[in-house]
Amino acid sequence: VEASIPEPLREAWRKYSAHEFTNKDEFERELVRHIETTLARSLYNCDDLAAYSGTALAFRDRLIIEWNRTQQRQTFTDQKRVYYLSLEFLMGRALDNAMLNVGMKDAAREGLQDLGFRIEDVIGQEHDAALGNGGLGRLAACFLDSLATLNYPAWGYGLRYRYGIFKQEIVNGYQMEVPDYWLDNNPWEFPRHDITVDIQFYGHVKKKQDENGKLVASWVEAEVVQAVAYDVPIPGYGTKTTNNLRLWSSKASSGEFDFQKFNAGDYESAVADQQSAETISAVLYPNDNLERGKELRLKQQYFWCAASLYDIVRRFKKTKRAWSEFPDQVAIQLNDTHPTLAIIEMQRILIDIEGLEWDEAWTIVTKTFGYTNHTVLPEALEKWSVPLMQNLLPRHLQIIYDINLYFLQAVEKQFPNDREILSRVSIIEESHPKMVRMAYIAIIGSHKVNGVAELHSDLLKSTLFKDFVDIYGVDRFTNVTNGVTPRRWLHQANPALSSLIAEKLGGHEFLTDLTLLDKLEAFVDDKDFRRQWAHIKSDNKLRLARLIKDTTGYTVNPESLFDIQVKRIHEYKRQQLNIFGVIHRYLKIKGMSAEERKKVVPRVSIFGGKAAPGYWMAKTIIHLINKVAAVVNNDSDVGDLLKVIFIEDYNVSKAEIICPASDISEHISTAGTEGSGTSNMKFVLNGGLIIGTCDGANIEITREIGDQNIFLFGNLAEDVEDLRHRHFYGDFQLDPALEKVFKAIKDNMFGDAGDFSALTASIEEHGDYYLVSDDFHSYVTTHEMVDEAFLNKEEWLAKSITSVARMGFFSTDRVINEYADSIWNVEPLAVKD
Ligand code: BZD
Repeated sequence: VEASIPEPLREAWRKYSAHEFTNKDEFERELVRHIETTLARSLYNCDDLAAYSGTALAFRDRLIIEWNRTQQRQTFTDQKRVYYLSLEFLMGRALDNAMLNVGMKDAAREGLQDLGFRIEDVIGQEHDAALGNGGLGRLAACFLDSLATLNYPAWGYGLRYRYGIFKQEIVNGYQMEVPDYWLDNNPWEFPRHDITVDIQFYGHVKKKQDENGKLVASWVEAEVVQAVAYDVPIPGYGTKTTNNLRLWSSKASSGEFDFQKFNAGDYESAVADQQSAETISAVLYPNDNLERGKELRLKQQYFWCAASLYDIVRRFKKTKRAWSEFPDQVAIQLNDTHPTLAIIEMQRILIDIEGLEWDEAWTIVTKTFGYTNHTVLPEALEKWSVPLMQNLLPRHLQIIYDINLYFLQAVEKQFPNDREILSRVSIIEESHPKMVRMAYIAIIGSHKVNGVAELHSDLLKSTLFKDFVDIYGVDRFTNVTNGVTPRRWLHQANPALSSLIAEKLGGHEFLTDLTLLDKLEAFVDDKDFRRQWAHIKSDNKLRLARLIKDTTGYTVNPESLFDIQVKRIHEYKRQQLNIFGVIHRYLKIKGMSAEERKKVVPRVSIFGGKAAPGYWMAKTIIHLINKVAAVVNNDSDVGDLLKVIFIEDYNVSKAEIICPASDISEHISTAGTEGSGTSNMKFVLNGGLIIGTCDGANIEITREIGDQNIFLFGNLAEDVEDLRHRHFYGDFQLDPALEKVFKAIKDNMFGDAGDFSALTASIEEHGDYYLVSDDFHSYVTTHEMVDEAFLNKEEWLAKSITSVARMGFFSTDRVINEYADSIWNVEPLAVKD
């Protein structure tokens, strides 16, 4: 039933309709009102946390007013919408972003000051929303910002985890994981207890006759869990559009089932059922680029896909359109294979519930979905065991088998004399147990498949998905190179640089058209401008030095070259290469005369990142970094010439302090392994130079900024297979400089060598899969070039400015427009005031 105020009474409603505050005084009034009433505090007991809550509530009111208007507008114009399905949204803090996006940060600063608060302290109270692992989750968050900023009618759908990514503590050099319970007093979500969906699991399939005598499948005697919607408003920058992120939380269904138990006096088991239902959305899986095939993970995936699709279909059905129009109204993008079950669920809804014929339904499905792949690493490709799926989702498995049957029949027709291709492309891998290959479903069920950087998309076409290119033609496969939102990663993280650029370009328009940065090149030789540029970098380094002091106790000299590698810890990202390079540098310094030491460029090597709790080798790398830090930082012989820092609990808000503070940052994955990388873009956008391999988006960054402005090293992707092959057959020589590094480790220079033997053995004895030794020489000599370049301050500044000026391509605004044009076919919605 539509609950709507009848027309003659709407006048009264409109008269009292909520209004947003528009200046400092109105903000203060709202702030005090919230503190006194919503929070029940007073001027006698208002600390920074209460000031944060009050400020957040005041801004939340603003957002929700715009959110309401945006949703009404979108419903009214009824044009095509985009739904971005992602198991991860790594949002970080919301308050600073909301202030800047609605353009009221100055008013808030002054208002807070009037009441005795510093805005930085207030902003600093917020707990990060950390519902993601790394790049994939952060990309989804940047996409939401751009979708709203560009006025696209778009919703994100995800899971409302009770625990986000764990907090990392370093104890005696080891990573410890602490739960991240983040939901208490979160002002940014709106529970929608009226928006619920019953989700089925287990049970079995019955064939029944419908009223026309047709046999239809029906999923019966399933367990039911309830999905409850929680909405998070997503404000665009400089626009009234405020989109929605809908996160589903799991709850025991309040169906008959429970009542029966209650009535039978089985209270305990009813409560246990409730807890087991709530487990579904309890915790984010902390693995990045690894799938372990756990049943609960599959439950999460289906729970979220089914709830989201039910919601999308419900919205579509209100328009009373024919089903054939569904793809003209709805585009659904799959962030990796995690939401692949949405394809199956859509087909199930259409054939089992809505009564469409198979072919008609499948045409609608494939026109609706697009699939983004983020990795070629084999251990990250999702596969689910057939018995597991049979048990949990019996009807879906049948549909998967049917899709596979029709698909293989078509392939057989197309390649009549090729038996091999059928087993290669089959959705079902004929192993023991049989496995469902999710990426293949995603390809077969989508009209477009994209990679996230040029090299990555090319590799998909030439290796992993080659057969599918032969089957469907190359047009189904495309590239959309990643980006970052310049609002968070320049304007918010680096306000001083944003102001300086605005001063030179005559306004902040570059924040919504990043290509305007190219106008900065005209100022490269301007002495005054260079001084200001250098000054801002120094200040940002000081800010990071303070964070380092506060969190590690180490004092670093901000004049040193800041060399930063922050990202998830993974062998393919090669933090081990970096720390071996640091040890090499340390040994070199130790062997120098006093005279030689005077020529050394002082350096701070900064690391940060989480290891998946079960990823032993990654944890060993963290341990080694911390042990090296303990030795190097306490060696008075070395002093400021070298410092090693591991920043605990790297997250989005720390990244906002770290990215503007680099002189150089490291993006040094084995060529061909990193999909794109996005922190490379954040660092360059903030005036840092980078050292990197020819991998992921490094290649396109080089193309844009010029190869004189980046330090590239190492083997190329095309050589990797051959090198691995040769290692495998014993053709392997440990690099001599690396051998010395290993010797130092084995001589217990950094504590018990046994702690690190797996790490050195993986290189010396087990084939050096990530080519650390092969790239070591090139890596070390390239770092010598970095030192050399850093000595020439003016040249360095010119490189920094020129690079920023040429980064216009890497905005997620460009990325979203590409998806909109080439995959979604959606238009922005014009917004009037
Ligand atoms: O996605 C990352 C890639 O490794 C990066 O190269 C790329 O830039 C970004 C964005 O496209 N992938 C991930 O972050 N992947 C995960 O976090 C992940 C999480 C769960 C399961 C599998 C992978």
